[in-house]
Amino acid sequence: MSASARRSSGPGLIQSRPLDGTALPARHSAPRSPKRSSPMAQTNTRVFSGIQPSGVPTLGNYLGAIRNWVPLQDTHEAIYCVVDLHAITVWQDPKELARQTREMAAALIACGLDPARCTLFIQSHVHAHARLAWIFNCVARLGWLNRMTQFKDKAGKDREAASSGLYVYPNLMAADILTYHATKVPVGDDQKQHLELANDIAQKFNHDYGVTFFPLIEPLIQGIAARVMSLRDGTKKMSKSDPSDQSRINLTDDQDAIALKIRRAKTDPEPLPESEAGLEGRPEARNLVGILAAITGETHAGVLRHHGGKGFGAFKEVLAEALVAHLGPIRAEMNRLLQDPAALDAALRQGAERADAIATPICDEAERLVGFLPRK
Ligand code: AQP
Repeated sequence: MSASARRSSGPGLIQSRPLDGTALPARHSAPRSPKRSSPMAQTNTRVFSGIQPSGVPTLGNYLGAIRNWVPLQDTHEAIYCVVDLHAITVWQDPKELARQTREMAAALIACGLDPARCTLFIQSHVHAHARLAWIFNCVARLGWLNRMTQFKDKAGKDREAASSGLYVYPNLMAADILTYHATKVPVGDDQKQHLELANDIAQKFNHDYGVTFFPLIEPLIQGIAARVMSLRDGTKKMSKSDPSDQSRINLTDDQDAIALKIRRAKTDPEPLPESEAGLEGRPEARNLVGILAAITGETHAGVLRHHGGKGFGAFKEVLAEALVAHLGPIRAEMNRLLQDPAALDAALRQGAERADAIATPICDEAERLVGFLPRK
């Protein structure tokens, strides 16, 4: 291992859980090689997360993920990226992808990520992600990928027509995190299954190569809005690629668009209940109450104490007003940042250089463990 690798992964790291073959689930069947200790098998307080530039960031992305990334900049070594490699697992128009990538970066900064306090970059600018993903394609088992619900949801009925990238998406996600030896991953509730798979991959790699190289990952699923649901269907998550724009609040929506979408949001005919138990079996009501709670920093019970008994007409007005007040400054800041794309690109390039200095030595070491000859 190079001195730079030791430097970049050393001081911030805490001790990882011992990873030995005995802890592996029965489905890991690869041969064990003699145990070698790796100097990089330490743990750390590094957090990593990413977001796809597959559309305009939504209120779901914001409440379930981005907003929770902000305070971690002050307590952890925080690494965040716009994951364009993930985005092309479904078709993206090239011009739109480039525009959306910049827009997503601007949104992250407008939401409170500070390129001086965190490492913020574009995934494709750091090649270690793709290099390690290939190794993980050869570590992960087909049976594991077959269980991934996101693939089933996104591929839909015509699975034969889905890209192979969509199928191995979780392997790239494991590489994103593990090429930084990050141990904490702030995500929305929908990503939990992928993180479990990343841990299976890390353990199998360690087991197969007889090392304790990759640490275990812990999801950080925070807040009462870990899963924000569609405004058109309270049983479906709000998603930036949902064909209906009415199903979501985009961070670029203006006051009128927010008010209209909330006014049109699906509800049931009953007034709001007085207590949380009354939300049982009312997914749309629960979702709107949850959104107001998340925006105002209250609990579901707190929101219902104020608004229980009201009809949805009155409640939706309050909700729209709160959303406009909260999201308006973010939208304004995004617009300001997008007026100077050169400055934005320069900040992202600097972020990529910092990310590369951490990721490349770890990826180099993974390749050495696998048996690849070094380039130099
Ligand atoms: N509805 C949601 N509620 C809470 N959190 C959510 N996240 C996404 N939707 C919700 C969280 O946002 C982060 C970034 O997500 P992503 O862009 O990497 O992919 P995704 O989960 O597939 O999000 P989308 O918006 O549904 O994108 P598309 O439409 O492209 O698939 C993640 O931490 C995710 O949990």
